[in-house]
Amino acid sequence: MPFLRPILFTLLLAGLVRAEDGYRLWLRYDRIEDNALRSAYTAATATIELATPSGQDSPTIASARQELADGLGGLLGVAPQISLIAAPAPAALARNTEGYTVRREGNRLRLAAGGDTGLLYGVFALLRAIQQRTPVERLELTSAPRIARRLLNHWDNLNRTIERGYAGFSLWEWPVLPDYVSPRYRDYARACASIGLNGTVLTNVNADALILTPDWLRKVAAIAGALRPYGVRVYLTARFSAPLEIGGLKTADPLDPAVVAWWRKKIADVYAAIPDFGGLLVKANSEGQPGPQTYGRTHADGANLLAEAVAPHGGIVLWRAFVYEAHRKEDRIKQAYTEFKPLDGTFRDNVVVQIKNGPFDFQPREPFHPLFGGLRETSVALEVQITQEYLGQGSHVAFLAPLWREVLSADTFARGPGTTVAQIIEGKATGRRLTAIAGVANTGTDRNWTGHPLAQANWYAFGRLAWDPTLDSATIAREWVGQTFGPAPAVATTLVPLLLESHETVVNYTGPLGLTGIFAKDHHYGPEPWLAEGRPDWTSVYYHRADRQGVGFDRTATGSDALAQYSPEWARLWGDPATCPENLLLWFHRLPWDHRLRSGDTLWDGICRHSQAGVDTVRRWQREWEGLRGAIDEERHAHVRSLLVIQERDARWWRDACLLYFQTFSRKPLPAGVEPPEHDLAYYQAIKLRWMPGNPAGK
Ligand code: GCW
Repeated sequence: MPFLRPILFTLLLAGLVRAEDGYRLWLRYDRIEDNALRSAYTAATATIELATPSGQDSPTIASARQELADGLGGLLGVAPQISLIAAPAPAALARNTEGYTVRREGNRLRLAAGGDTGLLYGVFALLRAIQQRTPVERLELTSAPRIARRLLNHWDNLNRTIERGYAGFSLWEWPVLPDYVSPRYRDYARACASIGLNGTVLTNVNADALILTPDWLRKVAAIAGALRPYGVRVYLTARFSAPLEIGGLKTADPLDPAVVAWWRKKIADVYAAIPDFGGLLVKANSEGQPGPQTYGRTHADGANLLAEAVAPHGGIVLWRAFVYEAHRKEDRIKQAYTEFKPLDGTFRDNVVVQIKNGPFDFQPREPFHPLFGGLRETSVALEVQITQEYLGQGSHVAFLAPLWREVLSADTFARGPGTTVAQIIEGKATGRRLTAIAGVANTGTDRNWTGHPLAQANWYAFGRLAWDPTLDSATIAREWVGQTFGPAPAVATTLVPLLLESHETVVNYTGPLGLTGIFAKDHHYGPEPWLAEGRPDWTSVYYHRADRQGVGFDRTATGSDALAQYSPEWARLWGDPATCPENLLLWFHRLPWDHRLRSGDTLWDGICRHSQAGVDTVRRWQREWEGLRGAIDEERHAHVRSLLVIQERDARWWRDACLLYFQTFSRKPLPAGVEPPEHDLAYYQAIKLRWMPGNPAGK
């Protein structure tokens, strides 16, 4: 019956490539089909020794054992013999208790660490290696994290909406806590631990003081209890005006003795509820948030007040440098440096100043933040945004490892050539012991955690780079693809290059050649380069400054002189349009429309061609993704296919809206090869999206 054959074949395929809803993330432990390989791994992992200096069992060791049993059980279909022994920490780890070694010793496999969490990380590293089909003889692993505090920052509100969240509601089920502790917290902690994340700030930086009241602290304690066995510590955001709002005081002045006493008591209560509480994250005097300046005090006064309160308990304060004010005339992107540079050296040792990757706000492209080179006597942390506020939110593919690597590998020249941002935040260049990195989370209640199935890669990449900021993007992409979609080479061959070019592709249609800040008001989804109403530093025209003569923001000495906040090496390179990398051209320079680019194109033609290239690349991805049909389970394949339809449409929307708008100034035709827009400018200007996610206050 030949007509049955295709049906049988389809059934067979369906059996091999089973349905997936993405819940398991990269922690999929499906059976290894290759018999020879499976037997080799089975032999190598039949007897496993877990070695720590104490050799004592603990909840974290229990997590490690459980993961090993589940992982090897799934991948190999066997239950390994696991024993726990006492052995000194391996010398190779240089006393880093979060590091691990995996060694084959005779017919045993020994995982050793200087602490329980290190051991757990070793288990995940072993499973990762097997998931990627690493040859058995190469199951010898040694690694230790280079940054001490590797944190997610959740911008989650107490009503469970998420500021800039595109994957559903907050994971934290506040109304039913602490009585009901969702099993999902454990899965979240497993995912974090698998990539080495060891802390999480549960609440939005636009903070609600209520979280520090006793009833809410009990809820926080319940979450902390679920995360603890995976080495993930809980942090909270502190609203600077909390003494007024929940304390009944008349002031929150950081130098007022009653305020000092109030915070001491409050923090003692926090530690009574959560003994291993990590610390506080604070957004102060920025975008309407309260802060020490309200009382004529400095950011250092504010940070030190809280730092002294948490210090006796071993806590830290992460004080954000994302500050700017509407009334200031100074170029917005200069304000953080202006504010913080004079305070260098005045922060307590347990304060870390948390700095966004760029001086503006998580734009698809910005230069690195000048404060990384500017603060020499202060611990500084890097903050990146995993959630894609300005990068297509829940519907565009934008793999962010290349963007983060751009800033991590940037040379600040702060202590001579080679003083990269990575070396500064690792404390290597500064000798500072308190080191931290933070990523604004992209998780939510969506079944697959991140909304877009490929956005899981960004959570993964953040963890891996927090562990080792020198890892290259391609390695991370390969790891993630292998674990998330299985070992089929065709998948990696298509998907790894796609991921690697995705960030630049989004840059092409949202802000080529250094254009920034031309996003729709409030929700930031889609283009609105004509936005001119309201607070000037929240308009698009403030940033692109287009007119008949040209476009771009002059940040050289003839303009805002933001360049002066960087080392002379950068000021020289960026200061001349002839040497400035073209991807930052309009960030630093205001240039005529017929300025010649290195390609020979005029600036106008260059902008047009980049926008078109963005559209073309997304179309190519659509074809490439079609080619993976059958190699990827139908559920995730269909989901991504639909999202690529949106991304292609949005890329055209960006191209057409922006080119039509800028054309009113350039008055030049579209160059050959750039498709004419479908509609007129008025059509695009009339688009008003409502009730967008991630914008809880908006309508
Ligand atoms: O990226 C911007 C966002 C705000 C956010 C702010 C910040 C939490 O648009 O929603 O507020 O930055 O980082 O504080």
